[in-house]
Amino acid sequence: MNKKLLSLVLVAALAMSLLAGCGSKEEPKATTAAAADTTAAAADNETEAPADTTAAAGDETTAAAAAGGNTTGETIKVGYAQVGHESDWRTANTKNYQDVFSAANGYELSFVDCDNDNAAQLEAVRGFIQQELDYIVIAPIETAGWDTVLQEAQDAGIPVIIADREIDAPDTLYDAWVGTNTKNEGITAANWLAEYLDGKEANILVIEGSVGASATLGRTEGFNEVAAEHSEWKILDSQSGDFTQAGGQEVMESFIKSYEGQFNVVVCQNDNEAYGAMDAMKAANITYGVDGDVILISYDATHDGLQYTLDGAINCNVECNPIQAEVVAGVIQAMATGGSFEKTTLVNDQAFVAPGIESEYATTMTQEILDGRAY
Ligand code: GYE
Repeated sequence: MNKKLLSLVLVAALAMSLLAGCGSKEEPKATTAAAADTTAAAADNETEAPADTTAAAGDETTAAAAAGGNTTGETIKVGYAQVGHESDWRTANTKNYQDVFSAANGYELSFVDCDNDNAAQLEAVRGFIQQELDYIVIAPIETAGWDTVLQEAQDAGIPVIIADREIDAPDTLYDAWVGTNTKNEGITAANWLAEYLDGKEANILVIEGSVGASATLGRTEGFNEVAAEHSEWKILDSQSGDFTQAGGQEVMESFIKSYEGQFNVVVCQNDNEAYGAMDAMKAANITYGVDGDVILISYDATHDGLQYTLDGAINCNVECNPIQAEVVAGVIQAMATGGSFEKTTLVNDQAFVAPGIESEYATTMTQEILDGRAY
């Protein structure tokens, strides 16, 4: 192996271990199983989501910064317009940004929690433009409404990175995108359900995420695409729980009033909603999970969500990796030093199922996996 090739391999390995391990040295072997990888599932499905360029890097500049460090010798000012604080996923994502874009790493981070308010988020971005920050990172609350403010950032000469969620705007209006493929997450959840039910009927209730968020739209579209192939499945209802525990509980309570005794599957589009739904079902004496009457599917695979999966209360939990700041820092470093970077970088994730379930689409949970999680 020549030197250049060897360094590329090492760099890719570093980037992958940072992404996959999220700082953990004990990432379970199973996480590398292709079948359990929602990205691998993408290969079979046409999606609009950006192609997987995770190991992206493949070049020295990106990888050097993947560790988080600013190598330019000058403090880089970064604005992050964060969605809000609606979920454990969001908390992990915020912490990740604060850790990576720290003063010690050579950054000055202007962090704005937009409290799930679209107008506040536009205002935050305009504030970053006025402050003449060096880079703007946006986790867009909704897909729509971005053209004008992105044009303003471009006119001001400030590079913009869209992170976590997707937007509905021409890609000439931003410089890079880093996030997860939520449509594939939906496809994985439904593929798992089909495998688990093996032809049995499904009467499904869906607690969706926030209205207009790409994570909601993607998970819904992916799941529905597979559901359409199953005439034995019926989606009884689908309502937004706003990605919160309170929202999940409220929607589940109203579902129980309308559909008690009629459903055997509940899909929650994030873990916090699942906690709320579990509380509502418990209060109504409805059993769920591997030993229950209702199959419970969740997304995010945050620490507590995986604990519930390990306990058998959640049957299947499709991961969405919140650890994205290293990749964003890598892109910023490449921009700052004239290095090359990928326009779109997909952060990998996978799916997990409760003990006792074997799946082609997901990894069976173990204590070891939970102990190895960094968020
Ligand atoms: O699933 C949810 C959060 O945008 C992928 O937002 C993210 C979603 C995540 O509030 O928990």
